[in-house]
Amino acid sequence: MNKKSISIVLPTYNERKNIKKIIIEIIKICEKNFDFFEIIVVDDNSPDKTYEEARKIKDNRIKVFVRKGERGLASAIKFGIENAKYKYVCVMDADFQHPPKFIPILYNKLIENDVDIVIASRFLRESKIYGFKIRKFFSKIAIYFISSFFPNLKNISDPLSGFFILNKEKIDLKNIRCIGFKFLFELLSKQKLKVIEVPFEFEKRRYGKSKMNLKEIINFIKLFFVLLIDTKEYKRLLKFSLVGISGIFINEFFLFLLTEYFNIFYVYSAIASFEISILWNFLLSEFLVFSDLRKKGLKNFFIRMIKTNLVRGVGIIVGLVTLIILTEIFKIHYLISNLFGIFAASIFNYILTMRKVYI
Ligand SMILES: Nc1nc2c(ncn2[C@@H]2O[C@H](COP(=O)(O)OP(=O)(O)OP(=O)(O)O)[C@@H](O)[C@H]2O)c(=O)[nH]1
Ligand SMILES: [Mg+2]
Repeated sequence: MNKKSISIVLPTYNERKNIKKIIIEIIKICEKNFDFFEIIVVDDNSPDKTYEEARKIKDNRIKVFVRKGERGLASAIKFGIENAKYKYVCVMDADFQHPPKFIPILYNKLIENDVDIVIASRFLRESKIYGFKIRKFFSKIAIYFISSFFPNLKNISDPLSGFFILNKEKIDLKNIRCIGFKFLFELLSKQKLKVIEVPFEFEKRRYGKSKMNLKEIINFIKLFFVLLIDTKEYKRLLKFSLVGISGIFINEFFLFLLTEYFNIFYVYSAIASFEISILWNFLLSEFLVFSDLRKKGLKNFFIRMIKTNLVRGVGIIVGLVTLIILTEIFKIHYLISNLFGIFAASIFNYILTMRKVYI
């Protein structure tokens, strides 16, 4: 039988009170479930000297790296994976939010299903989250939003998780830039990997303080834009916008044509030209924007056409509501409000088109 071996990466920054306890718990779990294991602590020269606490445990299966002059969770994770000696590498927080009892569960799933990565997800039906419900809410919104821009994230409930196991031989760390906290988000959006998720119980941080702060939220937004460029998904967005703008001209043209030359009442012409511009947008997007995501077959084509009409309907409502709120409540000039309305509707159209029509 194959021997079971695993490397465990623990990134730390000011986790003095947690580190020894979590290492001891991990050792207990690993001794029971694995033939060989190592624990890699990657500490960014914590002011509370977390690394000294870790080094107090005399065990040659524990390696403590202290990075001086570099800071950041994602880059600490990358560093840990690079320095792991075993093929299967589990990454987890050191504050007990990721209970060590799930390590063998993640490992077994990875082997049984022969996938590249198994994520411990906070957002599957059987998952449990103890602690801030508000964080859960914002994380869910963020996940919905980012998953609409990166097709690789399709069907992944928790691409922002910090608890996962991966097969080191299947991933390419070369182009991972490591901006801020979210290592997994970058890895998954850049590489097409075989992923499965398992539910877990996300506990409360046991000791010490969170390092999640405004700076990390800004880093997350920065990472989002950088990934749009790195994955070239920005091109899709740009093409979608250009097709949308062309639709405005088509709309105006048919409104003029039907009203002036066919003597149709302008409201009826407007309804007809709306539909014509939606179809125009749809056909152009099919070939220019979403050609790589389309499912084959005439039936699928018509289903997408109907869904696009519905999505555009929602877009129009979003645009109108924005226009009314900004004009009536914020007293902004209606022509300016309308620009914001068009912008909001376009973002909505894009997100819904990606999620409901193509991915
Ligand atoms: N090496 C290193 N580790 C970090 C850094 N920032 C955070 N960590 C570690 O990464 C893990 C996650 O950080 P947390 O502060 O717990 O972030 P969080 O889990 O999103 O926030 P809470 O839910 O409030 O705990 C912990 O083990 C931290 O010690 C860093 O800059 N460098
Ligand atoms: Mg934490």
